[in-house]
Amino acid sequence: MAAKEILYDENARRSLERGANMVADSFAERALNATSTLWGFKLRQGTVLDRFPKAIQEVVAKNKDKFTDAQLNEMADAWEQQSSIPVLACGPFVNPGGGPNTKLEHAPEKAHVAGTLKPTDTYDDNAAQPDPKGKDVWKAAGKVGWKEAALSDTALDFVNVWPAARDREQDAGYVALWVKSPKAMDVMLGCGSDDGIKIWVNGKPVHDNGASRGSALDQDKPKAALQDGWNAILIKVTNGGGGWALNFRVAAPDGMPIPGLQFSAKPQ
Ligand SMILES: [Ca+2]
Repeated sequence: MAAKEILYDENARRSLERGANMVADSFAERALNATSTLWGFKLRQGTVLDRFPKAIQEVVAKNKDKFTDAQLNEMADAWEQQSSIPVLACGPFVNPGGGPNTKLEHAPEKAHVAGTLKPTDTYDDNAAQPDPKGKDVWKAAGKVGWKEAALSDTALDFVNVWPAARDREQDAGYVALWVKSPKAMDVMLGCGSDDGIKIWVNGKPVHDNGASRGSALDQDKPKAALQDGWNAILIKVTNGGGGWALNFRVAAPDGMPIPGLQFSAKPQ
C-alpha cells in the first residue's frame, strides 16, 4: 500500500506541477500582452523618435514637424529595412598617398564609368610601387575580385572584408551597390570614411574628399540625383593605414530616411 500511495502522490505531484505551470504560463502570457499593449500605446503617444538610431536622431528631431506620425513611422520602418544593405567590395589596390589620393584610377572605377562592371570581374592590381619602408606595405595584391559584403547599420569595415589589409598601408578599396528608386528624386548621400572617399552615381562623380580621418555617419552630405528605377553607385575609400572603413546611407535632402528604396548587390 505504501508503494501505491507513493506512486499516487508522485502522479498527483506531477499533475499539480502541470497545473501550476499552466497557471504560471497563463499569467506570464497575460503579463506579456499587457506589457506590449502598454509599450505600443507609449510608442503611439509620441516616442516615434526613439525608433531612429542616435546617429540621426538630431536630424529627425529637426525635421519631424514636417511629417505626420504615420510618415515618421514609415521612415523608421524604412530605416529598419535598410539596417543591412548588401554590397560588393573589391580590393585592396595599392594607392600611394593613402587617404588624400582619391585621384588614382583603379580598374573598378573605369568599369563603373564605362557601365561594364560585372561581379565576376577580376583585376590585376598593377600599381605596385617601390616600398619606401621595406615592409611590403605597397605590394600589389595581384588578382583581386568582388566579394559580397554588407553595410550593417550603414557601416562597413574593410579590414573584416580583407583581413590581410590589416598589415598594409596606402590602399584603395571599392564598394558597388544598386539602388531602385520609386521615382526620380534628389537625395543626400550621408557618408563617412576612413580615410578618403570618392562616390559615383550612374557613372558620374558626385563626391570627392581626400580626407585623413576616422569614419562616422554623415561626415559628408553630398547631393545626388537618382533616376526612376535602378541606379548604380560606386564608392572608393582610400586608406593611409590603421583603420579602414566606410559609412554610407541614401537619404532625402533633409537627411530623413526614404521609404520605398530597394537595394541590391547585383548589377541591375
Ligand atoms: Ca585609416
